[in-house]
Amino acid sequence: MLRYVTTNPGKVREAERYLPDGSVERLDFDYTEVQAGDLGPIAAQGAREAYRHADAPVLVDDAGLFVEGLDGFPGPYSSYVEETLGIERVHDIASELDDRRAAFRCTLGYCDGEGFAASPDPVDRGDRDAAAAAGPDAEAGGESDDEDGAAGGGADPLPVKLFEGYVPGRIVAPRGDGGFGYDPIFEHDGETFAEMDTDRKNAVSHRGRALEKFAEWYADR
Ligand code: ITT
Ligand code: NA
Repeated sequence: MLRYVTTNPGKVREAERYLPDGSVERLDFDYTEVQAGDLGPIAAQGAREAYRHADAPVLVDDAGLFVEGLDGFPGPYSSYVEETLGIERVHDIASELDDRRAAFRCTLGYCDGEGFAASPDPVDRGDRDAAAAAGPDAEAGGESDDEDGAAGGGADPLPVKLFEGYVPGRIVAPRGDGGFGYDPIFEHDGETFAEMDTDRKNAVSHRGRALEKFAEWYADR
């Protein structure tokens, strides 16, 4: 049984559509979010910690909102910023900017305590990162599926497989009452994520893209 690890019920509602019925259970576990400039190391370390806690295969989901005009802030700090400032004030700050473009990113980290067969694409990243991923490090990364080096915490031998999803949009005044988190202030294609139902959000979202990649890999691993 796979554990989908999150304290956030909104994520579970979205993820359910991608994960085979009866084969997944939610694990309400708050793993340590290591300090990092990007989501990969957080998801990788979180997956290891959750695996050791659960002693069963786990999938962790780390996400964030990256505002272009703020150089990607709040990014990996999105949860802290939502709790402290709140989304209305994030919108207020963004409304002062010329560039209100933003993106949601989601990184899923899978760990089952075993290695993964070497593949030509060991880290399955979002489209926008494809060019960066094709660099020398990615080429050499055949035996390791994660981004441990960037976490700065020393090598942890437990392999983690990462899946990334990305969606572009812009920050707008809050609209809609669906979804969760920053959804009311994130507009994509003329609608905020809070104005979309779950299926519509999944069809375009960062989480939907990452889950689609995961589900495909998981089905024929
Ligand atoms: P877990 O870590 O327990 O899964 P969390 O809500 O803290 O729950 P994240 O750290 O991944 O999850 O989320 C960072 C912030 O981004 C947090 O404030 C979320 O509400 C928000 N967030 C994540 N995914 C989102 C989405 O699809 N739409 C809107 N906000 C989202
Ligand atoms: Na979190």
